[in-house]
Amino acid sequence: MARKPYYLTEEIPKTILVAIDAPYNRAVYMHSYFEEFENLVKSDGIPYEHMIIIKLRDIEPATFISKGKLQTIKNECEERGAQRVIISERLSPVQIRNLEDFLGCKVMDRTDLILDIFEKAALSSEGKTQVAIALLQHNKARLAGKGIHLEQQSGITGLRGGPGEKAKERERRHIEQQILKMKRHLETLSKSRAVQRKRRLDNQVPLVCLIGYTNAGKSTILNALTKSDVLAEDKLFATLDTTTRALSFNGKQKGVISDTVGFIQQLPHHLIEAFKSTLSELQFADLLLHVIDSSDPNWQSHIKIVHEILLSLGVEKKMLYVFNKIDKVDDANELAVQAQEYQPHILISANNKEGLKPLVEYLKQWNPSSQIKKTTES
Ligand SMILES: Nc1nc2c(ncn2[C@@H]2O[C@H](COP(=O)(O)OP(=O)(O)OP(=O)(O)O)[C@@H](O)[C@H]2O)c(=O)[nH]1
Ligand SMILES: [Mg+2]
Repeated sequence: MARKPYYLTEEIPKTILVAIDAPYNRAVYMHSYFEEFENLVKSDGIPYEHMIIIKLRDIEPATFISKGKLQTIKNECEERGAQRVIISERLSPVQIRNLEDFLGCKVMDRTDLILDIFEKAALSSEGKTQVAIALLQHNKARLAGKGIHLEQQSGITGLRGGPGEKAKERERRHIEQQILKMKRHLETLSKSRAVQRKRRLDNQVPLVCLIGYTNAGKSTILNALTKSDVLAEDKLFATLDTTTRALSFNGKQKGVISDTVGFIQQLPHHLIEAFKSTLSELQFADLLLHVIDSSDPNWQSHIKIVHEILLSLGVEKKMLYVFNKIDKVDDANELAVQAQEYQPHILISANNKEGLKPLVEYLKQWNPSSQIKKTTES
């Protein structure tokens, strides 16, 4: 069952954000984590009334949030007439259902939010198909939490194997068939990429891949290095589609360079799974440029998150740490010291020609066959 994007519904529901400082969160600077959450909501184009910040000592299995804090959220919703709550964390289908019942309004979690952004940002046929697969997988998982509603629809409650269960089973099978269809389509699409890759490998054209946390400046770097105009904006997940361009210096081609989808903490599993076919291209890279927004106070935890995602994809490659946006860093000396831990690295500012120089020089001198320290450890 296809989800209806919010912008196709007649009215945008009044929305309240709930930003949670959860015990598992490794961000050192929570204000920056909350800002990232607000940016996700803005990137999804959702206007909101208010943001509540709560700190949790434990996760409540049934509702994620403890009773007392839930009551505070409920009061806020009632006072502001909110019809929707967006939670900064990843919740289980049952937790979402329980929260909706308690709060009496629609609940969207981190996964819903990120999937929504991806759904709008996908442009290519491959990107769209990958997002569609992730959405279908997500809907399938959500069916578990929807049990009661389907039972109610059929007028019978609590009977195992009753009409509600059958409706759920029918829906599940329908979703599985659609997933299978989409996956076949994706296979056809990735074949053309395999042909291009073979041609590149046959001709021994080196591949450089830009990777990193979302909004780090990957597309800005690709544009500056190749004089392209890939969409680069202050928005999370501006890029979903892989763009590959020739990388040339002084009229001589050095190789090709690819832009990839950005990463984020708690990226929905279904998305990583669905994007595996595009991300598998990283396996064939000769060099990864790991782009870091050094002006974000949480840049160290962002590096860890990128390492973890690469590990989960089985990607272990030569990597250059590219500390970007140094023009926005308050204490450049401190950054230079902290960056020593990440080798090899360079410090750049991609938004001006002078600032980009260290990267240009590095790539000019780069010898694809030489060894650079392999690093994906945290
Ligand atoms: N101040 C400053 N801003 C920069 C620099 N590099 C990029 N930006 C800005 O950072 C924002 C994000 O840049 P993008 O290039 O879109 O980032 P990205 O890594 O491709 O992001 P996603 O595609 O969303 O993962 C844009 O508004 C850029 O103009 C820099 O060196 N300094
Ligand atoms: Mg981008």
